Amino acid sequence: MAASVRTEVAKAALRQQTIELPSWAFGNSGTRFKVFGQPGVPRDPFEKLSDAAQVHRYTGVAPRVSLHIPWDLVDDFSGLARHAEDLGVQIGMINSNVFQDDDFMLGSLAHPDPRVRAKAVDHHKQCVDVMRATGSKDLKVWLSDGLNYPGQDSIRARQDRIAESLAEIYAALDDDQHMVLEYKFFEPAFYITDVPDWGTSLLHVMALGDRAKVVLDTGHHAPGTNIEFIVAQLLRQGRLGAFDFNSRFYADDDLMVGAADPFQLFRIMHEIVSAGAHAPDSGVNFMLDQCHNIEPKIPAQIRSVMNVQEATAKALLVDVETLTAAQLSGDVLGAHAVLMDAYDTDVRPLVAELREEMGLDPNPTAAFTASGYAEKIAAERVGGAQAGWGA
Ligand code: RM4
Ligand code: MN
Repeated sequence: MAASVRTEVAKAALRQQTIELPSWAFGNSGTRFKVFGQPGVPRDPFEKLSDAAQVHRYTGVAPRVSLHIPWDLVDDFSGLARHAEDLGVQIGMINSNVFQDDDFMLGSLAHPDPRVRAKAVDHHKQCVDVMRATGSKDLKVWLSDGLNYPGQDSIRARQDRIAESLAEIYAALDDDQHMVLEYKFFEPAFYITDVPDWGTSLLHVMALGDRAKVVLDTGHHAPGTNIEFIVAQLLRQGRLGAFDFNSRFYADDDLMVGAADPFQLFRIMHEIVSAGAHAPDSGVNFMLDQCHNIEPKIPAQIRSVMNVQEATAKALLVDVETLTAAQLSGDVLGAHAVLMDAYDTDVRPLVAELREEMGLDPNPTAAFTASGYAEKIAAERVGGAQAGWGA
């Protein structure tokens, strides 16, 4: 394929790719040391959606917003979905939260007490009701369940309890709804996390059925883990349901995706593109899961979307024919060079051109800054309590 044709093919694919935004990225967040407030931060889910819609307005590829329950509880979820629609966006995945209620100190779906497990299962059923009211098709489950000390509880009994609880939640889904199960290797539990890795998550979702898949949060692995290998394995099994994109330098840092290691993001997107999983019907949801503790939130989300888009663009520019020929003939350095050529390409002109073709400003950040929206919300949103993750 000629390079010019490849560019056009890349642009066509990029027009189709969508990136889902986390509602919580627009609220205040922080570390265990301090949560810094920022002027203009949303005070309710309606305002979060308004801010998220700005990201879509300037990037053109972020039309869905994921909610977190109970952080985003409202009385009228149909009204919230209509508000989203009026803003040109949709409600995406619904995240459950079984990590902030006092009852869940020793776990939720794995808790030794059947009463607490039932409470955690009921919370997920409430999330399914939110999905019905908002038109969301995906339930996202992340469990903080785990142990701090050897001997604290039975490792195997906890897996059995999780399997049983998940089966009950899965059975509560409608036929056109899906479940995704996220894993994380540590924190808040320090000795064992009950769903620590992709293997454990995969075993659980395979036991549930075809509508259950794995979520890969890029910040949830031990340092040095080869994430693109996991991506390749999950794709082979048809079980990669979603990404939670973010960057980490140390642990679960939740920094902007592509900030810490843009090359890793490219390698991940290369696996995705190689498998055709960037196509909208692939079933892989490209989500962001980030917290903007010190940087302004809307521009940070815009930057993150652009980072995913640029990594995808580079992956789409890989000269597949030459790469395959080099791989098959054992040309180690030749094959590597093909990949690096794509990675080293400056794709910023390509995505700027794409935006112009889509009727957007070629520079989303500058366009957002010029719009005066940040000043407007800072002036308007006075009084009330700013949204935050309340840790
Ligand atoms: C967890 C996990 C979940 C996210 C929460 C806020 O570490 O990544 O996806 O919902 O944080
Ligand atoms: Mn996550």
